[in-house]
Amino acid sequence: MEKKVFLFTLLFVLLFGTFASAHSGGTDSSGGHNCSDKSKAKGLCTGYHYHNGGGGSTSTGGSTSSGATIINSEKDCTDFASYDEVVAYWNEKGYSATNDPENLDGWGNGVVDDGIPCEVPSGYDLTKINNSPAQIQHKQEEQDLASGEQAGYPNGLNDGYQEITSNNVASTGSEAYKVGYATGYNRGYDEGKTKITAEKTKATSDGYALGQKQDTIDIPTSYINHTGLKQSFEAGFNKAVTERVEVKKKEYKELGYTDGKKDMSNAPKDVEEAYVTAYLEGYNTAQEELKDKYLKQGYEAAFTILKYTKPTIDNEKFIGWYKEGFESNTEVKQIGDAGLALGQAGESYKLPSKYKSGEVIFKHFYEQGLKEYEEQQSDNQKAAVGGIGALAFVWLGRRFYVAKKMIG
Ligand SMILES: [Ca+2]
Ligand SMILES: [Ca+2]
Repeated sequence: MEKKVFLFTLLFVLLFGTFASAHSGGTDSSGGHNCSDKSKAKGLCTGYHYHNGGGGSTSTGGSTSSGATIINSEKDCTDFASYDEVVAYWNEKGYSATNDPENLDGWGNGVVDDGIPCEVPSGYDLTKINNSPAQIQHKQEEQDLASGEQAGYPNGLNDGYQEITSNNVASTGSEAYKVGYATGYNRGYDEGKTKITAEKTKATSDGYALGQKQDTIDIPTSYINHTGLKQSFEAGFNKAVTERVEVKKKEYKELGYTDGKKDMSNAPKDVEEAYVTAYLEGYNTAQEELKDKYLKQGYEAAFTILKYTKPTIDNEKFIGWYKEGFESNTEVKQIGDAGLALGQAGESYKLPSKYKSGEVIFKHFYEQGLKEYEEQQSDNQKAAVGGIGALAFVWLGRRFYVAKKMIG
């Protein structure tokens, strides 16, 4: 049993001894040593250095009257397993270039250095190190950024709301302040724009509602001092008024159309000019339609009757249009000429399809032409035969033909 306890104690002592010297790799008689490759890789040291604030002197190290060494609480760079641990310790203690009692910054030389403890690995974020120039600058930038943003926001908000052209450039301050100003300004500008857009929508609908009720505009005080709001209200109002006017104009136009069809003009009185105009527009449209109708009737009639006959219409104006249409038909002249020519040539009767609508005319003139042809033939015969008797014979023959034609 005693043997086992002894072995355990020995093992413990050996292990403890290993732990105690693991971080420093052992020191020489001066209490210092060269930086190991491992420590160099970690960035903990570079060359020969001392531990426990050493440097050969024992004045800083605590000792008892018996000479037993007490583990010194003062740290050296090699006491840390990583640079993050160095920084954590440095920050916890609140050290700086001028407050460096453990000589972590000044490499044990006790001098004021750069505020960066031990050997910083390249690329390390120096802003993590409290009181380092990088952190001080970083904090200043953050502060400038924040104050810039704070200053830019209300200006942007106002400009966005007032619908002024966006200008997010700060004329003074650091670069960080300017960046912050632009950020704050843009945020404010967007908010202001959103706010005024919503208010303008409301102003438009308010104006529209008033315009539906009355013709006189009355802009609320809440809208009158903002150009955009005022214009929105006016636009809504005018839209409603225009819509009402359009509806009324349409009614007057329809009324005019009805009257125009009846050929009874009864234009409204004591109404706005626009409504009278609308009425007349409708009236004239109806009259134009009637005119077209009677002109066409007259024109068509010209194909079916040889001579104009007054139609049975109880309106002199309409009769006038009818007659105008009748007389405007020049096609019948062509048809008549074609029929006459066919007859004069002594050809047999044949109505060309293009003259179908004017068959009456064509036939009439054909017969006239044929009569002329036959008379011509007769004259020729008479000239050839000579004498009164032959002439009388032909004349009788002609009479016979005409009589027969009339019966037929
Ligand atoms: Ca030290
Ligand atoms: Ca330093």
